[in-house]
Parts: sequence; structure tokens; C-alpha cells
Amino acid sequence: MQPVRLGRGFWTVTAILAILAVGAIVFWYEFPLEKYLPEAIVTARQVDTLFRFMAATGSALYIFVGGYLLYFSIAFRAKATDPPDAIGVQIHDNHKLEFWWTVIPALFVVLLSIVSVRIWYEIMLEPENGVVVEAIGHQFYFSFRYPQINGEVTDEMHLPRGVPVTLNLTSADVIHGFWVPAMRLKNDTVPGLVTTIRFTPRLDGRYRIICTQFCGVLHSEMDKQALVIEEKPAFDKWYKGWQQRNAHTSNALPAAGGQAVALQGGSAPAGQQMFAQKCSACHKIAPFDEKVVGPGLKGVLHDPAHPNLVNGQPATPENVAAILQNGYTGSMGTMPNATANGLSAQDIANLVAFLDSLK
Ligand code: HEC
Ligand SMILES: [Cu+2]
Repeated sequence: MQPVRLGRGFWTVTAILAILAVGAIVFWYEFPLEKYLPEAIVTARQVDTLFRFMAATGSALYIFVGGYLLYFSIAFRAKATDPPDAIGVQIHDNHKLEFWWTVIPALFVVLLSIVSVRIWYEIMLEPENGVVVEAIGHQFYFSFRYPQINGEVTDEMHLPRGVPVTLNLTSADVIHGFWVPAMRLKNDTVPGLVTTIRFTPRLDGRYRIICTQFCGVLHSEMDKQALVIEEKPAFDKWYKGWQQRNAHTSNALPAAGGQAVALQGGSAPAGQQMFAQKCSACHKIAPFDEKVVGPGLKGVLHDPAHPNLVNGQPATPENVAAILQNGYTGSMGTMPNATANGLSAQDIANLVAFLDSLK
């Protein structure tokens, strides 16, 4: 094997790269990350520590790889006197080098996973007590549910500082992602699944909530809501405000598709009120032919001339309930399902009782 001679200046270059690498490491450990992105929760600092470690080692590695690449391509460039078909020194196998460039990165990756898992543990082992809050992804906003607030909070998510939080995430339609950069935490919201993140807010402020899954045409609008961390008294005031505002909102979850709704106990007056709110934009209480978007519903259950529903099923209370629950698309257009109309099982029972009372 031909001896390989390192070009002149190799050790000087190595010394310069080493100084730059140390500089990069110091930079990443000194850089005031929290000045640009506040560490809003207790475990945000641990995530930042992990980030600093990865950025520092990554930068140092990059400086050496990029630096040597540049140095070698200059030091060993073709000379003007070389014949045009000259080739460089041919090098095969260097067991010592290969051993070390395998062992060092492997150790590094093991170290990285140990540090990651430890921090992941700290995040996952946040206490389970404290406030339990739900965030629900919708096209194209998040809504929030709190214990003892009826229905949904639709503008912002408020949390008291210093109190541990269990945040359960789910979605009403497609997959969204719940991300608060200032928390350094993120999780998908998946329909039919509850995912959980735990944390303790530590810094007062307003922090952006961003959806991280391309969830439809208005996905880019899903960055307008905020997480507000504040002192307990301010939080309590906000909480009471929503309790009053939602005092008369139904607290029931949307009726699950597929499962038949129990119709006994439906209240016609409650159904009438709900009809005015949620149905009258598309339906009149009038004969079938008096269409708005959907047909008139006066005779839906008691018109001999109208024995079948739009889906071909006989006009019975159970079949009307099934349309309210599952929706239906026919020649007139689409009747939205219970999730889209925001109907609970009780709401459906009330509406059917109301429609049944129309003669
Ligand atoms: C966005 C418009 C829209 C809204 C809101 C809406 N519907 Fe409908 N509904 C329709 C359309 C359209 C149809 C007919 C679908 C078809 O067959 O083309 C329909 C059909 C129906 C039918 C079947 C009628 C029949 O004669 O077979 C019932 C019952 C019904 N709707 C009840 C309701 C109730 C109760 C509400 C309120 C919770 C409601 N709808 C809200 C559009 C709507
Ligand atoms: Cu989304």
C-alpha cells in the first residue's frame, strides 16, 4: 500500500476546526432559547436541554465533516502539471479507522437515546392529579371541555399556573395535531381515540396553539387560538364566566353512530326549541313539498300520502331517529348527521317526540 501523506497544514486545520467546534458547543449551551420561545411548562426546559445537546453535537460534527471536505478538496486538488487522466491515491481498508468511525457514532447514538428516554420519562411521569381538560380538534378550530363547564369552550384554553394538567385529546372529524411550541409538546388528535399529554404550566402568558396535520382546505387557519396561562384567581374568573355562559348548553356528547337511540322520555317542547335552533334553516313545519333545503316536516310521521321517508324506509319514529343520527344524502341534498348537527341522544329523542306530535 502506498503511504498516504497528509497535506501540509492538516494539523493546523484540525486545530482550527476543533476551536470552531468548541465554539459551536458553547454557543448552543449559552444561547438564550427561552428568550425567543418561552418555556411555558415545567418540562419544556428538559426538552430544550435535549435540543441543546443535539444541536451542539450536531454542529460540532458538521464543522469537522464540512471543514475537512473543504480542506481536502483544496489541498489535494489536481495540479496544472498533472496529465488529464491522472487519478489520486487509491486507498482500500483501514481497519483501525473503520473500527473507530463505527464505534464512536454507535456510542453517540446510545448516549442520545439514554438522554432522550430519561427526558421522555420525566414528561410522561407528570402527576396524574390536577385539572383534567379535553381538547377536541374540529375542521377548523379546537374546542375545549372542562369539568363543570357545560358544552364546549370555543375560543381559548385557559390553565392556572402551577397546577398539573392532564390534557386528553381527540377529534370530531379528521386527524389534527395539537401543538403549543412554547410547551415543546405536541400530539395528534385522532377521531375515536383519546391521546393524553401531561404537564404543569409554569409561566404566565398567551401561547399559540397550532394544528400540525394537513386537515383540510382551511388547515392554515388553525393557528389562531391561544393557550393562556394565568394565576389561579384570574383563571377562576374566566372559568366562572364560561360556566355562566354555557349554563344552558347541553353537556351530552354527540350521539354515537350506529347505536339505536332510546326514544322513550323524549320531550316535545324541548324538541321544538331545538328544532328552531338547529333545523329551521333547512326545514319548515309544513307539508313535504314545501321545501327549504330539505323537505317540509309537518307530516313526516302522520301523513298517509307520505308513508316512506326519503331513504325509502317506512315513516316510523325509529327510522326518523336513524336519519337524525346518521344523516342521509338523497336527491334534495344532504341531511347532516348528529355529529355535524351537534345532537346528543337525548336531543334526538326530543326532536322525534316533537315531530311525532305534529299532525
Ligand atoms: C343543512 C340543511 C339541513 C339541516 C340543518 C337539517 N336537515 Fe334534515 N334534511 C335535509 C335534506 C337536504 C334532507 C333530504 C335529503 C334527501 O333525501 O335528499 C333532509 C331530510 C330530513 C328528514 C327526512 C324527511 C323525510 O320526509 O323523509 C328528517 C326527518 C329531517 N331531515 C329532520 C331534520 C331535523 C330534525 C333537523 C335538525 C336537527 C334537520 N333535519 C336539519 C337538510 C337539512
Ligand atoms: Cu387541523
